[in-house]
Amino acid sequence: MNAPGPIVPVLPEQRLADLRQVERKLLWLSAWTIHNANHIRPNRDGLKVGGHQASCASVISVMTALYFEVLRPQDRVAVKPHAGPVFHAVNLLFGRQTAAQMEGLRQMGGIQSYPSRTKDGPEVDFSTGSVGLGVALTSFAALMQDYVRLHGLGADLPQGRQVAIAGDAELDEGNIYEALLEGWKHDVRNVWWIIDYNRQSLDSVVPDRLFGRIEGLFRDMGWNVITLKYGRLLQAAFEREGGELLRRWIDDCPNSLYSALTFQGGAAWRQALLAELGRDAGVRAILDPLSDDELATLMTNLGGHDVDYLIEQFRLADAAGDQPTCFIAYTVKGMGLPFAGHKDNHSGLMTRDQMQVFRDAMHIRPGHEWDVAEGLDLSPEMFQRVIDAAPFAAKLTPAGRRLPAPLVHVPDYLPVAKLAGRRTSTQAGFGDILAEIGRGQGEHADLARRIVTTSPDVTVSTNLGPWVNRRGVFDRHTRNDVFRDAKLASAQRWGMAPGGQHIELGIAEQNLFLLLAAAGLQHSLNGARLLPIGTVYDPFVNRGLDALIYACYQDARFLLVSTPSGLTLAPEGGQHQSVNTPLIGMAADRLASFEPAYVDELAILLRYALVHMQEPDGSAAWLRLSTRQLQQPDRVLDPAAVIAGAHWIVPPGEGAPIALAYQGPVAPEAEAAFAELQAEVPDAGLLAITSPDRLHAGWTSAARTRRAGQPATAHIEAILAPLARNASLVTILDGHPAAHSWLGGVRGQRVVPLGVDRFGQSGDLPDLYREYGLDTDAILDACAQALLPVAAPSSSGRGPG
Ligand SMILES: Cc1ncc(C[n+]2csc(CCOP(=O)(O)OP(=O)(O)O)c2C)c(N)n1
Ligand SMILES: [Mg+2]
Repeated sequence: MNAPGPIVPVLPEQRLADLRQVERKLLWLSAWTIHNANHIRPNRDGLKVGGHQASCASVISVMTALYFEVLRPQDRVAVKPHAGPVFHAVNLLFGRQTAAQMEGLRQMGGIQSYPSRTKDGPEVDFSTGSVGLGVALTSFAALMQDYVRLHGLGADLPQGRQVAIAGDAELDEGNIYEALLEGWKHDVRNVWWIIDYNRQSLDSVVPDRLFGRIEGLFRDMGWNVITLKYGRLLQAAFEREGGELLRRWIDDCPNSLYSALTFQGGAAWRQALLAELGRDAGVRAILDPLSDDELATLMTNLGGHDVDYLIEQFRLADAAGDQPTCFIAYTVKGMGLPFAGHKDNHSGLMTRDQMQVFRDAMHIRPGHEWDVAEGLDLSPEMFQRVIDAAPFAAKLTPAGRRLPAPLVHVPDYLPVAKLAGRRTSTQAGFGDILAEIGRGQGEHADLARRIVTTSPDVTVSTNLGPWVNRRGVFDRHTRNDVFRDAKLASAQRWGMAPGGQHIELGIAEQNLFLLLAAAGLQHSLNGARLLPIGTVYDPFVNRGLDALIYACYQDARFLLVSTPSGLTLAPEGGQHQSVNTPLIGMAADRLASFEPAYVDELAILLRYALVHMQEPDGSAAWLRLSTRQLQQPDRVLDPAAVIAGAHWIVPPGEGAPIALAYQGPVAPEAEAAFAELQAEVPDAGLLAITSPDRLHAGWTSAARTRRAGQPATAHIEAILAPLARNASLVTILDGHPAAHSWLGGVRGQRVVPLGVDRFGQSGDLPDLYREYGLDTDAILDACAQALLPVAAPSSSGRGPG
């Protein structure tokens, strides 16, 4: 047995005492914020407000150590969702949050349940809420930080670290491992993931064996892993006679028993320990002098609750360099609160009685709950000095944490070849336009510099290849293209270099959207306005959907190009033919979605997207494209109508009884049917829909304006105005027909919506269009049906057949 070695704190005694006051304050404020929202604020609807006092409590020391000693202003943090109140309490101490906002937790206008970039203001670096995504996002933020710096873009700031404070159950999310693999490929650095290892998830206690595996996984991916298991008190106990026995007992103690004993307290600890180790004199000498409370304090002195030890380890990792580092910080969920360790505490709230006891212990007088220095051993002035001493107290820039970034000029016209009369597809058109921009000539030079493309292993098949050949693949290290060096013929020239502008990803669509999220926030995070473009097969948008919505929720700005789409992937069959994506485009907020049929529309929409991505009230954009080659028309378009979502190819006569409306590459079938329809109904109209999403958004927005007493006409209202009131619409979409069926609601018109509402199958286009009712005959049948008088519902209540 070693002689007991002194365990020396790294912090001066006074600073350590001061930080313990900060911990105390954060524990109080987070618990009180949730208590106030649930038990004190009037409740109008009887719904439980909620909040996670236990999740907050377990991460208090970690956040104290980080925010008040370790983080620098240039560091960016994703805070685990359920620690939102701690995060806001931290900001209250820094004077960057108000008590009024915190009183409004989970109320409209108050702080959100989980940190939100758009709703909670500029202190939030990354929104969190859908577990796992915020953690993984930091890895892509690190990659993008390197990208921006290596391209000489952005503000002149010190290199930051991307930090995730993660819940341990977040590591069950598969997207974490996808991100780890991708991060390894890109040799990411300056990422820290600090795992609040309280061994509890929502439902239960996390299995013991899991983290042994997880540690190995991190190491295999090139990460440094630092396990912070025991705090200084336990470390000192282990140094004593009998200490090794005690350590082994704790190491072998199942998570569930440890949690139960923590909840039960000192007497239960003593009973359990003495039952197994009571015959050892050394152990007795450690345990016997301690009161029950002191014993409970010792046994819950885990690494994640020892602020001095945490700071020491963070500093050591900082000094070691930029290797990605995972800290596994052992904690007790609910530490310091009455339900500490109880497996059911995830959504547990302190009762009023428990809060009274807690309040007394914290020395908080009624009416002073939000006073920052209330109940502390420091005067307000002294406490302010403690806070001001934190490196993070300095502002990142005089303007704060959101950086300004100048706009990128988008020329009035994108370089498009003359295509009239030629056959090509929107996907080919997209690749060609991007490749032309990629020449970087003339007024497109700056635009070309700001575009960064990415794709999850479908770069070539989505037609990004020519752009990549011109602009190169990004890598922190220069890596030659072996095929090219060996003079082997290949259409793809893929040398990698720090100046490259394409980021090649493996086939993991969530990674695509997380990368787009990180890239699409660079204007704000690093002052570098990028124009990120990501390509993916349309059906596999679904594979990354949560991450896509997450990216939009943060208001990241990017362009998604999904191609090919729908039945036009004909031979590929049902797993590749997308059906629901037009509806996703309509339903996703902060994502303006379009589907052009011809390249002239595409050119207008692509330009618009590059502008819209930069507008303060703009958004991300989405182009659904196809590989179906269509003969390109020779015409002059009204860009405003194409952008607003629909334009007449053949305007209807005044009071016309029918119009045909198509979207995307079913245009030829619609045009052929229309030619026949016109023979019967000469004043019928043919409408090209480029965006049901924009049409619908415009319609609801006009209705809102009118409700507010202002006049407004939506684009779709103006478009449909020439038709007779009782005119019918036949709509055609290679996608779910519900994207159009709402059009009948605009003026109370009858709609016969054609589209795909069953899984697809292999075939060629004529067969598939016939099978799914999109061919010219089906369209004409629908027109005939649309022109029939509307049958009155039968007495059985069934509608017209
Ligand atoms: C994608 C997703 N699935 C489910 C949830 C619901 N949920 C919220 S918290 C949680 C468990 C969190 O456990 P952990 O990450 O360990 O957090 P802590 O113990 O620190 O509260 C779950 C399943 C969620 N927020 N996101
Ligand atoms: Mg947990």
